Amino acid sequence: MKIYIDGTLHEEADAKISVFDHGLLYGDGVFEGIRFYNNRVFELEDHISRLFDSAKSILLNIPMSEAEVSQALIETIRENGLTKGYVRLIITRGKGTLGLNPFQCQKSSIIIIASSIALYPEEKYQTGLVMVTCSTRRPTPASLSPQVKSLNYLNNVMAKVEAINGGGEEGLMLNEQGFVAECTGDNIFIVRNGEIITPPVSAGSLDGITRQLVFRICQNLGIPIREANLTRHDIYIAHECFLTGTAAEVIAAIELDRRTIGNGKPGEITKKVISEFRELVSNTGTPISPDPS
Ligand code: PXG
Repeated sequence: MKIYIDGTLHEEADAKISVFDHGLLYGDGVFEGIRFYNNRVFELEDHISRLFDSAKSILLNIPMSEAEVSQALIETIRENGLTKGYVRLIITRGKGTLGLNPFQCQKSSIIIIASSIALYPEEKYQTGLVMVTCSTRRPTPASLSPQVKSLNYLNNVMAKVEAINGGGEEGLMLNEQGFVAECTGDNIFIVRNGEIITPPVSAGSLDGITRQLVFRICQNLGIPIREANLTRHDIYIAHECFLTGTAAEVIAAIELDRRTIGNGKPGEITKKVISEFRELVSNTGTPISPDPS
C-alpha cells in the first residue's frame, strides 16, 4: 500500500509522522472518509468542501487548494491500483512542541490512505443492526461544533465501546437534553406511517453527506421526509429505522435496547432507499481516470 504524506508516496512501513505532531498529541486536526466505487470517487466535491470548512473552523491552514487536494486523492487511489474502496484524508496541525499552542506548529500535514473499510459484518446489510442507547452524550455544539470532523473521536469511541459491551453493533447517542443526535459514525432515520423523520443537525449531529443524499433520494422517489427532534421512544415505536454514513453506507437498524423495531426486518421504505443509494454510487462520481502517460 502506498500512502501519501505531504506530496510524497511512501510504502506503508515508511509512512511516518513525528511523535510531536499535534494530531497525535492533542487530536488537533481534521479528516474525511470518502468512498470510491466503480472507478469513481463518490461525492468528492462535498467531502473536500467539508474538509476545508472543518479546517477553517479550527483555524487550521491547508497549504493546498481544494483542486490540488482532490487531485492528490485521485492520484493516491490510482497509484494503489484500486477501483473500489475507502479513502481516509487527514490534515494534522503538524509538528510542534509539547504544549497546546497550535501556533508553535510550523506547517500542517496532509495524509491520504487509500484502502477499504468494513464497519459492520457483511450479513448485517441483509438482516439489520442491533443498537444500544449509550450513556455517553454527544457534546453540546456550545463546546465544539459537531460539524467539525476533528481527529478527536474519543466521545464516539467511548459510545461504541458501550454499544459493543451492551451486545449491539451500534450505539445511539443522545444530546444533553435527551433528544436523539446520531449514532457513533452515522446519522439516523426512522419511518412511521410512510414518512421518514430524522433529527435536525441542531440536535448535535454531523450534517452527513449521505444524510443529504437521502433527502435527495426521497425527493426523487416522492417519499415524504422531514426533520424533527426524536426521543428513544420514537425509535422504539418506529415502523422502520436506518442509519447512513460514508463508511456505513445505508443500513437498517432492527432493534434498540432490546425493543424490536417494526417487524424486526429491514423495512420496505428502507429497502427502496438502499436500492436507490446503490444505483447512485455505481453511476455517479468523479472518474479516477487512468493516468494518460
Ligand atoms: N456522524 C458522525 C459522527 C460521523 O463521523 C457521519 C455521521 C456520517 O457522515 P457522512 O458524511 O459520512 O455521511 C459520520 C461519518 C468510521 C468512520 O471509521 C465513520 C465516519 C466517517 C469515516 C469513518 O467509523 N462517519
